Amino acid sequence: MLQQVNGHSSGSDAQGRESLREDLQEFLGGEVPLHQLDDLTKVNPVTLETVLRCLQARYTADTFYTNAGCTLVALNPFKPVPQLYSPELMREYHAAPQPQKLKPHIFTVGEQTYRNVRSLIEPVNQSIVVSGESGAGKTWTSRCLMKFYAVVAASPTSWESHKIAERIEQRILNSNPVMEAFGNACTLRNNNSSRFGKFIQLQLNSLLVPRDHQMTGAAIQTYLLEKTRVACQDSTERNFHIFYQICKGASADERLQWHLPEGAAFSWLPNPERTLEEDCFEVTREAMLHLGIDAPTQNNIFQALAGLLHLGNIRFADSGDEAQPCRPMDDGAVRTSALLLRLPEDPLLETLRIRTIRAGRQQQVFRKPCSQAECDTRRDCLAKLVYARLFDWLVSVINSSVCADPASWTTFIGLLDVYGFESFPHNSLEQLCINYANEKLQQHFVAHYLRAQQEEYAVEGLEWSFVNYQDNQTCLDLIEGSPISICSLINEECRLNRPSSAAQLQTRIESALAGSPCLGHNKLSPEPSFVVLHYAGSVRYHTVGLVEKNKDPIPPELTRLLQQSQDTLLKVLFPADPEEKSQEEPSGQSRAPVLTVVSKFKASLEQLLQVLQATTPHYIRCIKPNSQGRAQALHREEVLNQLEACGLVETIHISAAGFPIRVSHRTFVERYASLRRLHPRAPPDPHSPSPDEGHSEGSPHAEQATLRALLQDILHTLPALEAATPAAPAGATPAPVHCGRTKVFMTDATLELLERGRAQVLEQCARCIQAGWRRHR
Ligand code: AD9
Ligand code: MG
Repeated sequence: MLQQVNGHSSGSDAQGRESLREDLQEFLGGEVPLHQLDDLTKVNPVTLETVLRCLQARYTADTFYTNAGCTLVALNPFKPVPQLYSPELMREYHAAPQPQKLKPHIFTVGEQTYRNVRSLIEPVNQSIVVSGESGAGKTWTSRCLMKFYAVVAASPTSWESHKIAERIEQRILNSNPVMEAFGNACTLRNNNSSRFGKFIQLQLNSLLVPRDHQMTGAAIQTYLLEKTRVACQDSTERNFHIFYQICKGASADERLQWHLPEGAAFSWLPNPERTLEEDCFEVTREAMLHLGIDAPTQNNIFQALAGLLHLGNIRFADSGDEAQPCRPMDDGAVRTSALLLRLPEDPLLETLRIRTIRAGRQQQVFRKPCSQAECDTRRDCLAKLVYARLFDWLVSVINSSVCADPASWTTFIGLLDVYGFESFPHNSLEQLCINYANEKLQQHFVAHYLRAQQEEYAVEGLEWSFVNYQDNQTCLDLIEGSPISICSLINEECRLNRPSSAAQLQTRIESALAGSPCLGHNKLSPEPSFVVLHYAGSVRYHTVGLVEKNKDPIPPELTRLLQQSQDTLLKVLFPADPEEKSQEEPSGQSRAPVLTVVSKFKASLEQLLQVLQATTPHYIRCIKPNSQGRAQALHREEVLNQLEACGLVETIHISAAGFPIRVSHRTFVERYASLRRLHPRAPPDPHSPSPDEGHSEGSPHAEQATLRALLQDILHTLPALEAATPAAPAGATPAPVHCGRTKVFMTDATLELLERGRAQVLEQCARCIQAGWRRHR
């Protein structure tokens, strides 16, 4: 019987031999040099150290992508590797019968996703979640994937639109430089850091040519733009790229028009002397044009941005008298910003310096001069308000330019490029939101992944009975749970609108949520703060200013002021209220319920997760090899921290939980049939039916039955093999192994046991042969 099986695949069938070799290579990772190990589930044992060693070996060999079970790990090369992203390579992955047999690549993920869309197995819609810390390569990866789809799912016809005939995929690609110019900035961690989260749906159409989807449009959703950057930048960082692009790239006429003389200093434009590759105004303008934003509209946008730069130069001096408003230190800055924003100058100054409130039974109007600090806050708030509305408007214009008619697309591939887990010396509301989003995504990942495994086991007819993974529900309960959580307590402070100190907020959180195992001990910090034990590590959040940030108050006078602008763009961004509302800020009691930053973020996150849950997700974890952005340098400590933060080892364990080794029945029998010599089983009962009884010889059923019988014989040798293992403790649990419908599932330990037995047999055989030779001679 053995000969029959061996004869089938090792004789004439060269393909069978090849697949056997691949199968073996795959499940005997230990025999493969580390840098050639394509999947981290094959390192043995799976620890942070071994995973790191493998990634390091691959990085040294200029191999940047590695599978980790269902995820792909992407190491940032920090150098151009054009051959890795060429259209030829894209087509190669697209045309490959089994792209997963090619080297790990983002194109494997891209192609698998694209094929899943075509396979029409539910859920049809797909998503690719790209995560990793700042500078790890998320945006780069998303951009490359968009290019990949632009090549493999190109639309057949050009679109005549905005007087520019071009393919839709080109237009979708054009959204990148525009979004990055307005939403990215140079930070300490990344010269081109995205200061917003992005989910782009690439819409595909199968109506025209079934089975070959084409991109017909896209829809972009953004999350939590870091608008504070427009008015407040760390001295070592920069404002959004677009400001530098304007200042460096404006023509002489435009400089005059926008009041941007060469070398002008702006306090909101730190580090203008640094020139980055991203400072290319022409590219942004060209892309805007392609998206239908014509030259006059662009002119309006840039003029308004120049107005913001001048607004940032307004400084106030205390009048020394509480009853008198502060004085502007430079009238020129007020005048120029009013001119560029096309606002009346006096009301601008008035709004920045004087607060109007209604109070008392009669709702009397009071005008209260602001302190110098309050004036600064109002000025910053005005800039943030304009910039955030401009950004949202741009996104909606881009969407209307690239979004396909709902009737023309049937499925989509979603690309998610969100900020990774963050932990700084000082963490505030932004980090809380970002890390909350990461907890949600991790939960989604684990739930989905386990489900996928469960499904494979079900197909193979295996019982599902294991997996010890870290469920982060407890942490999510702490952050967003009901009735009491960190979010609800911060929101409550905003709602009550009472003066409370940062220390009080800390006490409230710590006493109300003391029972949560994810609330860390908070002993050492001299500043008011609380500690959350996230799945990716513990983070201390400082409570100073947290409530105020969450409120993100916009004095109504500021909005009303902007509604007075004569600028066509600002008129669109700040349309006049349909009915004239009260002219003053209402007193605290009559304030309408505030939609806080946290509430808005939570709602958009829930929406995103609903979309993701209705898709088949794929995951790419980007890793930054070093914080200096240097090529060919992998800093072990930094990479270790990231591996820990993204829970990679845990991911691998989840992939590997239970039975990481999956081998086809045939491969298994071919490799281990010889074990039966070591521990032969009792001869079969002559009265029991033979395995292939009822099937004609050579039929697929007979072959299957033969394989199964052989397989059982081999599995029966396991207890004897175990007993023969010197270190095996008495009564040890049998080596876990399960026989599915087409595959054998086992653990690394079982594999080792089988391999040891096989080596023993080979040794015996070798001895026999040598003895035979000697006798022969
Ligand atoms: V942030 O959270 O938005 O601050 P990202 O998006 O993770 O961050 P980004 O994609 O912007 O990082 O990558 C940072 C830089 O690394 C890029 O500007 C490139 O210079 C560099 N990079 C990233 N991936 C690659 C790559 N595959 N090949 C070459 C790369 N360079
Ligand atoms: Mg980015």
